[in-house]
Amino acid sequence: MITVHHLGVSQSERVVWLCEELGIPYTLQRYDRDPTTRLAPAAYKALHPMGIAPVISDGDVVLAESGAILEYLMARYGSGGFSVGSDQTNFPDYLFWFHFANGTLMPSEMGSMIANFLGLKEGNPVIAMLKARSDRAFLLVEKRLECAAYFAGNDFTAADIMMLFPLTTMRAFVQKDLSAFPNIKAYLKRIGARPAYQRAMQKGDPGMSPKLD
Ligand SMILES: N[C@@H](CCC(=O)N[C@@H](CS)C(=O)NCC(=O)O)C(=O)O
Repeated sequence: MITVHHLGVSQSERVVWLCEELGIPYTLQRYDRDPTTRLAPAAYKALHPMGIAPVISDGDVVLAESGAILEYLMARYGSGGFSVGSDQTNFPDYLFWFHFANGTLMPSEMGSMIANFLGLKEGNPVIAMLKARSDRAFLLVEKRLECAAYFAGNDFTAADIMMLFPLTTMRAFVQKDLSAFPNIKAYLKRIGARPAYQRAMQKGDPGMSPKLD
């Protein structure tokens, strides 16, 4: 049996969500963040040398890193469901958005979060650089969702599961006004209507309303 170690309000929501979408049986182990530091508690840090979420265990396998876990679960337990094969025309789109989420968008939003923690003020060149990068990324997302219902094209895939966290829960840490992004807002509505997403968020973070607007 797979155990999904879910740290509250974190990127491990993706793993709970994928298991719900694919109907993979799993045990959910929840951990609250340390109330003072907001970091993972010691019990979570003990799971993997990196000490960050997500982590799953599956027999002797202990695996971290969102993208690696999603690929592992889809390949080993999901018959490839929600991935796109290299023979499909939308394979490059799938790859791009699957990796853009944590390769570019998350680092950009994390940079803004750290700048906020450090109290850097508007006008600081670092803030200007981070803002320009974040704006470019959100514009790219907005444009993509103008011509496609989902990131990889017409169908929901794991690229959506990767992309959702920076568009939703990450905004609990870095505010982002979405009023200039109608396509993103419509997309979030679409995702919010998925029963598997609703179940995952209810199980993983029962005290939090998903940030869908
Ligand atoms: N690229 C990593 C990022 C993991 C990460 O930064 N996780 C955050 C939660 S969103 C974390 O565990 N923070 C708590 C801590 O650093 O103690 C992944 O997606 O697996």
